[in-house]
Amino acid sequence: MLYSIKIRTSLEEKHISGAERIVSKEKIPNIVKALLERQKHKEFDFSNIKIEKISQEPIILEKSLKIETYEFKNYEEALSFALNIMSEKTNIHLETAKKFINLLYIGASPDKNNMRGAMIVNEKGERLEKDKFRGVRTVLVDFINRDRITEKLLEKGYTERTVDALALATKNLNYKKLIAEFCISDDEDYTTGYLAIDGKYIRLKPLKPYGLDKGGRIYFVKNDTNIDELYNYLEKIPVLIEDINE
Ligand code: PML
Repeated sequence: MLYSIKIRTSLEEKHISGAERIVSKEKIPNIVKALLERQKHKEFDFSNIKIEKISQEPIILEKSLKIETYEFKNYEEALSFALNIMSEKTNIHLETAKKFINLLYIGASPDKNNMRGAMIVNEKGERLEKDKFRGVRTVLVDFINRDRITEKLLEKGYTERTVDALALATKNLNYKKLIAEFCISDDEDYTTGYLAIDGKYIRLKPLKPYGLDKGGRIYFVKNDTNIDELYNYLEKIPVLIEDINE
């Protein structure tokens, strides 16, 4: 039997860190300890740990998306590289993709803050998330052997954030109607972002200016996507990934 452990931490209602692990029952105490350990040097005033038994059978994916990394002189160049890939590989007009992606740089929620989850945009350029403040959150995803995968990725020069984002993007793109994901971090110090598309996790350095505390994700989907089914897959179906695609 598997359990999901989620931790969310904030300061003055601003999200600081969050993580999810999917583990067997006997590992729960150690994992909770490790998650608390991660935030011991951070200033926070609220932290919530939720442990839930997973009732649904997980989907097992043999491999993650394949990682590629590209470096640029500035984020504008990286952004136009990403937009070109999107217009080559999808039916989404460059101007449409640009219009929505630009929102991430100024705060995509109606009050110009960051959304809590992702925006959903279809090929026609319609915004589909049910709540524009909240967006949709991909949860219930992990590597089967996270420690081994983390070690492997850190050895190759990637970061802890790559581990989480690669798992999340791999779950997202496993849903066939979800054709691309664009992401910039909302952490002002973390300028590496990515475009997940066509089996690849394309890291772009830098994809945002240093010091900008705006960020978020956009899931680009097919026009015939059933939005309730998409929410159900992203929020309710557990996905476990065996290995990275090398
Ligand atoms: C990377 O692979 O380095 C990019 C990770 C983006 C993480 C986004 C976030 O942590 O908010």
